[in-house]
Amino acid sequence: MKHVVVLTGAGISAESGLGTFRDKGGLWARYDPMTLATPEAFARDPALVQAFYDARRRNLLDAAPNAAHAALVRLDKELADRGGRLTLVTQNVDDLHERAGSRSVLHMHGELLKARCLACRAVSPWRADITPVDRCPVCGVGGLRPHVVWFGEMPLGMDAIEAALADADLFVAIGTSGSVYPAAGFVAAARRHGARTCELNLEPSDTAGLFEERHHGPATAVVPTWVEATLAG
Ligand code: BJW
Repeated sequence: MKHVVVLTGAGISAESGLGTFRDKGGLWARYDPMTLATPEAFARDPALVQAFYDARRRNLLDAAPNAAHAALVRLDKELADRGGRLTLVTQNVDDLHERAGSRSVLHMHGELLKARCLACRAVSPWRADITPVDRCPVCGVGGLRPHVVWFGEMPLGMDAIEAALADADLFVAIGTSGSVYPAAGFVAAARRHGARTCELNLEPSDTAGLFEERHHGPATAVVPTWVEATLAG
């Protein structure tokens, strides 16, 4: 196996205590995403949007990576030792892959522990609440917004992701419902380019039928088992 591309979603961090979006009791079951996760919502009511992300940032700082994050670190190291490579793309705004030890993570929907300047667009590390008096550490002028990608905004790193999908031997989606584009289209793109495809999720996702191989169950069980089998095979 030369090049494995892994896409993760909220399900991989669920057992670390971070909420998913579309499960029963998930964030979008309790809150309307159109009032919290669009540029229009932020323009209309910045305090409401900041409070939502402040609460999630505090929750993230109390969370820890789990066995599924750790298994992907092992996969990365073992592939590298054998002359292969892992491209890890995440839709998650948490930093649990990095805290588990992943060296290079493409955060296509941004990062909760960073803030973006509304004036100069510089992105800075940010672990505290974002308040109206906070100023950009780079230009000292602008106010700040969470460095996350809202509906209607362009996901980050798409050129690198598309290049990885075109080069992949195996594409694996972990803990994602397959309901948000462009990420939901990655399995079809990987297949078009000749990659094998595998889904690891609690239950069949919206795009489950597009994957050749599927394993369903909690990420902390299914991901380490799959990594073990992949490295043995
Ligand atoms: C477990 C588990 C356990 C649970 N173990 N598994 C109509 C058609 C097509 C597209 C569109 C359309 N109308 C609008 C669009 C575009 C829109 C879109 O896709 N909308 C859909 C809702 C229809 N997309 C966009 O706007 C994107 N931008 C865009 O398209 O730009 C134009 C473009 C054009 C061409 C190329 C490229 C771009 C931007 C999307 C931004 C998404 N933002 C959010 C919020 C980020 C900040 C934040 O965190 O608040 O990103 S929304 C939310 O959804 C978040 C997630 O990253 C994303 C995906 O969710 P995810 O990770 O899949 O979570 P869930 O909850 O949905 O699923 C969890 C899964 O885990 C479930 O299946 C569970 O079963 C499983 N699970 N416990 C294993 N223990």
